[in-house]
Amino acid sequence: METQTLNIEGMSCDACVKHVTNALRGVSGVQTAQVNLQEKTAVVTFDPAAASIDQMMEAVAEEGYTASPIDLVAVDQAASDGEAQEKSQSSCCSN
Ligand SMILES: [Cu+2]
Repeated sequence: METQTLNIEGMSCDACVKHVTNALRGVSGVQTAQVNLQEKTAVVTFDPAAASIDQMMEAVAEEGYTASPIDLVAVDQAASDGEAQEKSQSSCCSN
């Protein structure tokens, strides 16, 4: 098993956390996914023979969020990246 931390953009409430968590857990080979709303991260434990980071990013994207491996993105950059965020992106929460 390997552990990978992903930076998740677009989450705004607990329902978002559930969507991202379910998306990640829905990827075959993923064992656990711990999503943190405040830190905008997801810590994923997975079998590298069965699951890839790309699959996780894709699954999260399908839910309307953006995931990126935190190792590849400088933390400072992630904090200041405004262009990747689109206001028109659908929100899961209408309340
Ligand atoms: Cu939400």
